[in-house]
Amino acid sequence: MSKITLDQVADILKEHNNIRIICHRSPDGDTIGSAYALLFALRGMGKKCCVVCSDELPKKFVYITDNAEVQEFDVEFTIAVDVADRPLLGKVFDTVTPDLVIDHHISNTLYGKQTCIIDSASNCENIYNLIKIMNVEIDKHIADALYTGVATDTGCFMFSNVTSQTHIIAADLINKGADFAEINRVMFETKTVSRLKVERYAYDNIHIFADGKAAILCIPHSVCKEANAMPEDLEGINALTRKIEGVILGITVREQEDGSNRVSVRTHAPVDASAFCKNFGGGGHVRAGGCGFDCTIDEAKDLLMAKALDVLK
Ligand SMILES: [Mn+2]
Repeated sequence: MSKITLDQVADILKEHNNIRIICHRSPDGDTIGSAYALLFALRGMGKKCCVVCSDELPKKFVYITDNAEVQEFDVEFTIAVDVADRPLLGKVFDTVTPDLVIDHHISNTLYGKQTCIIDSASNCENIYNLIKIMNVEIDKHIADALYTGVATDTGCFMFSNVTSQTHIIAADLINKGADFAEINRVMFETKTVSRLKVERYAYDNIHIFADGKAAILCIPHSVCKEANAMPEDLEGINALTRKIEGVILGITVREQEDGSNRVSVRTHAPVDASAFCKNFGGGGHVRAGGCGFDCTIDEAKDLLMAKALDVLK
C-alpha cells in the first residue's frame, strides 16, 4: 500500500524477472502502449515478460502487439499499468493484488502492494520517464507504443490535460522513429463499418430540445446488433451530442442486450453532469456523468427529457 517514485520503481524492476503486466479492462491506447513499451524495455534488459488483459485487445493495435513474441514462464512479479482501481483489472484478474502499480490517475485507490502515481496527461509519459531512468534505449517499437498512449489519452493533443512536457516527450518519440502520422490516422480518422452504421443512425436520431440547449440520442440494442458493433466500435459515441453548437447538456442512452439502459451525460458549463445523474442514482464528474435505467429505452428518454427541461429552465 506504499507510494513510491519512478526511481524506486526502476530499482525494484532491476531485482525481478518473469514479469506479467496487466492492462485495464476495455483496454485503450494508453494502457496497451504503457504495457508493451514496458515489456519491450524489460525484454531489452534480458527479462522475461508478458502482457495480459481481461478483455481482448482491439485489432487496431496490432502494429504494437504483433512486435512481441509469446514467452512462456511462471509469473513471479505482476505490474498493473494505467489501472486506477482493482475492479478495472477485469473479471479474470480482479482478485489479483499487483506487486506494483504504475498509473497517472490521481484517483488511484492504492490497491497494489506498491504504487507509483504521477499526475500526467497519459501513463505513457510516466513509462517514458521510467524507461529513461532504466537507461534502456527507446527503439521504434517502444516509440510507437508510447506515442500511441500519449496521443490517445490527450485526444490527439487537444485536451486540457496536455502540458509542454507532453509535447517534449512526443517530439522525442518522433525522433526515435514513432510513426505518428500513421498512428494518428488509425486512432483518430479510421472508422469501422460498424461504427459508421451506428453513427449514421445517431446523426439521424439525435433529438435537440430545450431551445437548442439539450440533445438526446437513444441507441436501441437492435441498432448495434444489426451493425455488428463491438464495444470498441462505440468508443466516444457518447461525446456526439455535446459537439452540437449551443448544446450544454448532451444525453446518450444505450440500450443493453438485457434490455436495461446505460446513460452517459456530457455537459458544458454551467450544467453539472454529476448532479444531473445523481437524480437517477448515478454520478461522475462535472463535465461527464452516467446512470442506469431498468425501464424501457422510451421510458428512460421521457424521464431524462423531463429532468433536462427542469434543469435548463
Ligand atoms: Mn490513461
